[in-house]
Amino acid sequence: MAHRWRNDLTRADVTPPGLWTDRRRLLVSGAAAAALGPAVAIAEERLEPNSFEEITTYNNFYEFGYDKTDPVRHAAAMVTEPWSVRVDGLVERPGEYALAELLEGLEAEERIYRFRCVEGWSRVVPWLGVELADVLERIGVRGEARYVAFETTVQPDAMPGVRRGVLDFPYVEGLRLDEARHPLTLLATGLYGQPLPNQNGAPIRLVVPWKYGFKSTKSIVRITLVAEQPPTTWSRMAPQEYGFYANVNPNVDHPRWSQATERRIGGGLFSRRQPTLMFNGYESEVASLYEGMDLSRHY
Ligand SMILES: Nc1nc2c(c(=O)[nH]1)N[C@H]1C(S)=C(S)[C@@H](COP(=O)(O)O)O[C@H]1N2
Ligand SMILES: [Mo]
Repeated sequence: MAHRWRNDLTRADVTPPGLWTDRRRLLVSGAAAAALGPAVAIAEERLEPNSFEEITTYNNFYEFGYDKTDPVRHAAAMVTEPWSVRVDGLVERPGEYALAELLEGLEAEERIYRFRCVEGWSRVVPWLGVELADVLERIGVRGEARYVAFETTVQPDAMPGVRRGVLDFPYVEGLRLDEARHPLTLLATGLYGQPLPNQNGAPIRLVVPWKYGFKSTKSIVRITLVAEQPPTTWSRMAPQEYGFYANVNPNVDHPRWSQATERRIGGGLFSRRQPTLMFNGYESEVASLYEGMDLSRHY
């Protein structure tokens, strides 16, 4: 399941033929789950991934516009090669890293995660990625660092939403350092065993499965280690609606709608909403990060 990172991974490189469905069947078996690693071990339910089509045609990527179909319609124009990531702030080895250099020698793994948007829809995605922790190790985090800030590319020629200024770009996000180092936190480079489609944040994006989707910054061009909590796009836009932590929590409603349930994409027009899980189902893995914190106050 683990592979050296390459630019041209295909599904066959990641999951031996036949194992794809077998693995899903194994999700219910505890012993097998433990042997197969975290993505499988955490699942108490069968995580049936959404289709490639469902994951790549209904997206939020405001650089391309507000509408869920804007990203798939416009994102092909985004230039993703060559790609480099500026690494700066409180790090031992700052610099402009070519993507291949940043990921060289790291194992890309498949992780099947729930994904919950703050708007109330959700899906299950078979990501391909590396742990952010390994990249942080590579760049060398200095002792004073407490947070990691992420920044998305800005390509006005390719991005109608940027030209119209629908948000204050570049899109910026951040994590506390312990959240960033958590083994569930990925820098994803693909899905369904293929390189990320542009609309999903090619060539590299964050995936933080226990937080609302807006934390998962797409098409990252800058990673900065900082001492203070960094500003984030949505909390700057509407601080009363979107907090820095944004942990999925069915007991804390958004000011304008309930977060108790979610609509699983692809379920059909008349499908019932399903209950939203605390920390999106990853409570046993991540709750300890927030010990002593009043979760109802950190939306
Ligand atoms: N740069 C950037 N990253 C972004 C967004 C965005 O508009 N711009 N939208 C966020 C939101 S609200 C969600 S739900 C997810 C959607 O990711 P997906 O389209 O791959 O499902 O991306 C997040 N990352
Ligand atoms: Mo979202």
